[in-house]
Amino acid sequence: MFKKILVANRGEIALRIQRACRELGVKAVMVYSEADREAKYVKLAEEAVCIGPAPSPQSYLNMPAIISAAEVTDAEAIHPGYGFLSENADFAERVEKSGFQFIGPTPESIRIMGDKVSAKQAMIKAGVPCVPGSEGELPDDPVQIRRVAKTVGYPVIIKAAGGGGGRGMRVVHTEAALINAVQMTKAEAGAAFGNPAVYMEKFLQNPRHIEIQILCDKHKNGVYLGERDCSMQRRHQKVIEEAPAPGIARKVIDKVGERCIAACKKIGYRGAGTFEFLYEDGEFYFIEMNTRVQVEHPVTELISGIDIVKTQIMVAAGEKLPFTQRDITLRGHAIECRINAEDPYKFVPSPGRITMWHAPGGPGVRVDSHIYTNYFVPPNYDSMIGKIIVHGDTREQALARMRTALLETVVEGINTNIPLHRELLVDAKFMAGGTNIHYLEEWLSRHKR
Ligand code: MV4
Repeated sequence: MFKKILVANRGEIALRIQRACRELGVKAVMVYSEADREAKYVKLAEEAVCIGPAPSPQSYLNMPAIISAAEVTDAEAIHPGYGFLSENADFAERVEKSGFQFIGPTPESIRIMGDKVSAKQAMIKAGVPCVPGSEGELPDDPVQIRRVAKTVGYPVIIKAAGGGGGRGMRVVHTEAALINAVQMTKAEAGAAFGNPAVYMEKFLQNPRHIEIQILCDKHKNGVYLGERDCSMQRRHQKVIEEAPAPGIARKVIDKVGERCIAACKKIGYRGAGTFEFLYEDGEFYFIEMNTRVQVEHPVTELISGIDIVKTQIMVAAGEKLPFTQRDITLRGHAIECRINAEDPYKFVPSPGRITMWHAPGGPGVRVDSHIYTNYFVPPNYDSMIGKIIVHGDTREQALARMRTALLETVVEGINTNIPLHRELLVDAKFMAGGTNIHYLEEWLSRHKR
C-alpha cells in the first residue's frame, strides 16, 4: 500500500478521500486554492499545500502546480476525485511520466472513453447494448447522412464525439432540418472541443438515466455493484440519485452488469468506473462511460457495503479486489439528495458565510459535506456543499428517513435547495418511483413561483 497520496480536489470529495486514507493508514496531502484556506479538509490535514489563486485554471486545473506539490511532499500517488482533472488523459499521463500512480484508469482508457465515438465502438465490440445509430463518426456527404437517418428513423440526435454530459448535442425531427443541424453541431464541436467529429443516434423520447458502477483491479478481476437511478436531474445536473432503480428486475441488471465487466476486461480497464445507460421500454442503451469516482457513489456504498474510494486506492496500489461478484449482495435502498448553495427555485448560486449548520442524524443517515458553522462558501466553484444520503430496508423506509433528515437539517446565512428536496420527497409520482429524465423539469414548470 502507498505511504502517502496527494488529493487533487476540494470540497466534500477531498474530505471523503482523506477519510478513506485515514482508514487505510495512508497519509493524505491536501492541496488548496487561496479561496479554500479555511476549508475543513485543510484544517484536518496532516499536510496541505497551496497550489494557487482561487480561479480553478490557476489551482485545481493547474497540472504543474499539482505535480510539484506531489514532488515536494513525497507523495506516491494522486487521487483526482471528480470534475477538474479527473478525466483528463493528458493529466493522467503527466502524473505517471512524473513517477506517480494516477488513482484511476490508464491514460489510454480515459482517452477511449473521452471520445464518445471510440467509447461506443468499444462497447459495440464488447457486446454492451448501445442506442442504434451511425456506426462511428458521421461522414461529410449529405446523401450518406440522410441515408443513416432514414435507417435509424426520426427523431435522431446528433452528438459531438468530444462532448458528453449533455454538451454538444442537437435533436433533429425531420429530414429537412438534418444537414443544417449536423453542420451546426460540427462547427460548435470544433470550437468547443477542438474536434468536429459527430455521430448520430435514435433519439429516445422518455428514457430513465440508469448507470452501473464497476470496480476493476490490475489483475483482470472486475465486479459490478448494481445500478443507480439518476433520472431526477435539471439541465444535466443530477439532483436526487437512488439505488436500486425502482421497478427494474435484478436479473435484467445482472445481464447488463456482466456485459459491462466483459467490456472492462476487453479494454484492460482498472479502477472505478460508471457505465451510463438510457433505459426505455425495458431495454438498456449505453451512452457514455465515466472513468472517475462519481458524486453519487455513496448510494452504491450503502447498498453494497463496499467502500468504493478505499477500493480505488487499493487497486491503484496493485492489490487484488478483496471480493468477487459472488460476494456482492445488495441490501435495502439508498437515496441521495445533493445540497446546493443556490436559490431553491431560481437556481442562482448563493455563496457566502454559513452562520449556522446542523447536520441530520439517526439510523441510516450519512452526511458527506465539508461545511461547518462560520464556513464561507466561495463563489469560484460548483455550488454543491454536501450530500445527505440515507439507507433503509425498503424504498419507503429510505424515503421516510430522508424526509426526517431534511427536516432536521439547518443551513443559515445562505440559500440552499433543501426546500426543493422537502417538496420532492412528498411528491406522489416521485414516491411511486420510476420517473424519467424529464420529470423534474416538468415538475418545476408546474410549480413556478
Ligand atoms: C440521449 C437522449 C436521448 N436519446 N441520447 C444527455 C447527457 C448525455 N450524457 C446524453 N444525453 C442524452 N442522450 C439519445 N440517443 C437524451 C439525453 C438526455 C439526458 C440523458 C441523461 C440524463 C438527462 C438527460 C437530459 C436530457 C437529455
